[in-house]
Amino acid sequence: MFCFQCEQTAGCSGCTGRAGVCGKPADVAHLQDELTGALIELARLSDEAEGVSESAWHLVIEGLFATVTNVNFDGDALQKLIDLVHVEQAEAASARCAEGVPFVVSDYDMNRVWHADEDIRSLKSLILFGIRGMAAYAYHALVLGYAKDEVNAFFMKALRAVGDDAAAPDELLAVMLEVGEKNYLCMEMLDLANTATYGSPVPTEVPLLVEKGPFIVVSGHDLYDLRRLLEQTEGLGINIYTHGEMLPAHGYPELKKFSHLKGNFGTAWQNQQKEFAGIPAPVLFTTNCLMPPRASYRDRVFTTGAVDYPGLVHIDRERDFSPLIEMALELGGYPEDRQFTGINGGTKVTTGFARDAVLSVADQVVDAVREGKIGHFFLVGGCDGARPGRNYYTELVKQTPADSVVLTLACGKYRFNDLDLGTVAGLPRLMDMGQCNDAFSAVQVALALAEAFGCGVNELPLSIVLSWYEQKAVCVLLTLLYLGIRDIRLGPTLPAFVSDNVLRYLVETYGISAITTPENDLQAMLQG
Ligand code: SF4
Ligand code: SF3
Repeated sequence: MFCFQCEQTAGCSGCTGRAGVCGKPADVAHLQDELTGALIELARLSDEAEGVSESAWHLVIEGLFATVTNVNFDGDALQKLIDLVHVEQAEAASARCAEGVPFVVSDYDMNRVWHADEDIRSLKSLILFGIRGMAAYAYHALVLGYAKDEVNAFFMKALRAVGDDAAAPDELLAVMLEVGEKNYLCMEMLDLANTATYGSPVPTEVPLLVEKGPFIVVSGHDLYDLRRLLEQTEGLGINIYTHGEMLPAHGYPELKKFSHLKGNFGTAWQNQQKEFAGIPAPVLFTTNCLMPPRASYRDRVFTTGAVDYPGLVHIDRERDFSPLIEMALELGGYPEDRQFTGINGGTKVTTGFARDAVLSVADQVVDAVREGKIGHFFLVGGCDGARPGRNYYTELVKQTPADSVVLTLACGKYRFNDLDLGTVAGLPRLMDMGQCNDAFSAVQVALALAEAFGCGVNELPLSIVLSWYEQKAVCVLLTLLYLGIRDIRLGPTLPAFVSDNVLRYLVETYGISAITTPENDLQAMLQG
């Protein structure tokens, strides 16, 4: 196997051998390559002029999402997807070929990408991993009934570029930047889908206390799954706790109205094997990041949507959560309330500072900056992960000056979201804007502030420090570059799939740099 798509890749260069660091076995990695190759062939067969058929782009979104890190470890589920892509290929081919000419399956061989010239491999990887992340966002929008032709057509274009053996670096670079552009549209669509369905998030305090009695823990990004679970558990005496990227759900009016949505359980996703071991409750995974469950709790883990793991119960498209409900009632939860803490010992966190909430106090923010009460904004966002070195983000946030505001999003915030940073100019110093896709919210706030000050985003007293782990971070980073945002700091390590030449281009064009130490970086950022 060969896979180097995430930050924890073996030796910072690539997972090979019998399994990846994430636990993905070699046969599953091969099937993910086969699925990607089949999608590339489907994209080639789909006629650009005729437009992409609905069933084809549904499958493309689902197939790409299934290959995101920590999503699908199930060979049988991946084989089913490959078979479906082949059916779709045959249909696309029959629309093009003369009658009676048999269709022969010939999927693109991904080894041609993995063994290509270093820069070509790098650019194709940025495109492929970017659209994998983007597919996850498109999937969440789609379950709420939102889709965009422009986004769907681009998945096909990008897949064709990955499978184009003759593509020149310049052509690939253009497609790579277009990933950023189309992902912006995709995040905008998901923002609309979420806010139109569940309302605009409002600042909300979330306890880390688990009340006595039956409960269910729900992890991942899919708000639709949470909503269905809340509906199906209403009045049953079962409480619901978010985990990981589901935390921002507490801010949405149409979700927080369920009184049995109680709080958040657990710290960072990579602590799940320890934290799930003893809980008397089932856990539902709606997206990444699922780790191979240990025997001590594997019978209590359920998957749904694009997530799959061999031997675990998968809740199908109808989202009938009865097996979890029965298990929650049977296990009964804790006999007494149990107080948990974040990694810094805090007993509560806050969320819900999405664009509307922040922009509703825009005047206050602008005045505070003009009066010198707020000196700097930091956007510290992105993924968490297991590698040491991520304490950088905790230390950085702890050391930010008292006259600064720290905006955060995605799951990296578990490093510091239980810290009490106090207030500045009557505003909380730490504001959680939501999930990784809510980078859209952060961009809206930055654009609005730039407009209020009559300058560009790069002239604002704003520093962006990102942490990356999986492929959604790739598409979000490409979106920030597409928007012309400069001087982003990236860590904890730079991606293995960025070649020296591509890195040089990113440094020279966008001023991207690797994180160093919290002290050095803070000093540099505050000096502007
Ligand atoms: Fe390795 Fe990451 Fe690929 Fe898993 S997803 S096999 S850890 S590079
Ligand atoms: Fe986290 Fe797995 Fe990336 Fe949505 S949930 S950010 S790592």
